[in-house]
Amino acid sequence: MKILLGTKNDKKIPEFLDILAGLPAVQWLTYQDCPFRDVEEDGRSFEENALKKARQISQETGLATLAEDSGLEVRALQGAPGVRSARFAGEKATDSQNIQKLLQGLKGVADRRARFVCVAVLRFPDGRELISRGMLEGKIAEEPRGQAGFGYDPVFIPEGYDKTLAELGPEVKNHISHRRRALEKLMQDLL
Ligand code: ITT
Repeated sequence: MKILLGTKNDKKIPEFLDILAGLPAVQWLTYQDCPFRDVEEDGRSFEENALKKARQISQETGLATLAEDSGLEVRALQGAPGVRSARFAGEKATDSQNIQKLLQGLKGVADRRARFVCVAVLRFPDGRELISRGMLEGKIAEEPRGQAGFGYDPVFIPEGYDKTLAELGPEVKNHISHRRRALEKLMQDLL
């Protein structure tokens, strides 16, 4: 079976492929194999955006498509940046600009609890859809630490650890992440 990964985020793709490596019956395609148009992410929830990505890309390509929408929810910021995580500091913001804005907003704030959320959707050309949500609880560090990963990884300390995801690296991250949890559930439903 062929399934297209409905993302153009080059940092997400290796995480997807690592997490999904145990499924030899599936051949994973990326936008390099089968290009598709950008999807406007204008939904108010991770679910809305993930469904929109999977539907638009599978309709355009005629392929079964696995897409996800993900982001960071910070308790003291009432769930922000949420669905706006990629664009928190502006439309073309870099990861480090987003992190700076986040740390600024949490200056002097004692409650640093946060969670990563990932909603994954697998859509087939016949319209059948599977959807699942995965979360990773943790807290926001006082300053960025570590080089691995992407996005907010340098400031996110998962529950039960004292290092950031960027310090822990891909082996630990892909074992516990919101993306792993969402994709694992989805694949259980598929098989
Ligand atoms: P696609 O829509 O093409 O998949 P994107 O980068 O636009 O790529 P999202 O809309 O899902 O992806 O935005 C996800 C943002 O949330 C991402 O840019 C990070 O800022 C943050 N994020 C999500 N998962 C993350 C992770 O595992 N580690 C760190 N930050 C993450």
